[in-house]
Amino acid sequence: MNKISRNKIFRSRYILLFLAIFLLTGLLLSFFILENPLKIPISSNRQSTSKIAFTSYRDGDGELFLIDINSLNQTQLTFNEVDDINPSWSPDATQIAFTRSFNGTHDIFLANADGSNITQLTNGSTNDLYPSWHPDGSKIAFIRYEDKIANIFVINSDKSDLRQLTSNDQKVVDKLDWSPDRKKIAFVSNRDGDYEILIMNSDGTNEIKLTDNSEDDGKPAWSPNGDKIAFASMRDGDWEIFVMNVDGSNQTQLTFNNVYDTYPSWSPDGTKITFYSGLDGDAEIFMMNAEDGSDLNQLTLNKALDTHPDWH
Ligand SMILES: [Ca+2]
Ligand SMILES: [Ca+2]
Ligand SMILES: [Ca+2]
Ligand SMILES: [Ca+2]
Repeated sequence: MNKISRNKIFRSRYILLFLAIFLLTGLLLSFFILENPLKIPISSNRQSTSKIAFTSYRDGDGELFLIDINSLNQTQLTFNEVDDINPSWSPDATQIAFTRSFNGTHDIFLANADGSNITQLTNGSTNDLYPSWHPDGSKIAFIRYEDKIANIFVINSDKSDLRQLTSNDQKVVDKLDWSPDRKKIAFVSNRDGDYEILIMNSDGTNEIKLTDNSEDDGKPAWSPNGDKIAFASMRDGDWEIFVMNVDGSNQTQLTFNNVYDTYPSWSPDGTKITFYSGLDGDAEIFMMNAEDGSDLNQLTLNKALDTHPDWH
């Protein structure tokens, strides 16, 4: 065999080997993509860092706690003799805004997600409750009760630029929530004699009433993709969790019992809703499927009140 034919055989072996590696890589890649379309690291990371902040009175007064949704382990964040309630995650999950009640008034405070570095955001003789973080993290809306008047205020998270967003007497009460696209706020008003869920533009204009019945509706929570609002309603005689479209259509009841079920908050992927319920005699944190209320899971178990879940 001459040198040229040896080289030819050598070259064709290389080509065959290259083709085989190429085909095998292609096969492995397509197998991975076809068999594992959803097993991407992002979703497992997201789930493993997902936490529910809530209030518990298990040490005698209100403290902030976390539930790690992966392990279901609970962590206590505050330790004091005042009431820490209404936790609300910052969009980047590094901070929690909450209401602290002491000396007869309620004010908005901030803490790091591990409970450290607690700072006071609002002060004075008013009662400031239900903080809700703007989706860009720059500011926090809350309800300010002054005498018998309740209005929505906004303050920057660096304590600057306190502004009043609404101005009518008795216009708003209860928890509020920014839409994920930052354009609207869902809130609660009793101007028609009982409480209803409304939405307005984030500058306070263009109010639209979403519920219209003679019983109380409250605690609106926007779904992560912005197309639904979960809320609580008394329309069957006690508080139940409902979900509706953002135009108020398709109001769907998810809980059915004769105790209170309230304060819904969506999982980051929008498939679950956490809330608190009196199902076992005192308040506990639960979660269920957002679609139909199935797969009900109890996340706390004790004799004290466990309330105000906020899921991130
Ligand atoms: Ca406390
Ligand atoms: Ca109503
Ligand atoms: Ca109920
Ligand atoms: Ca409890």
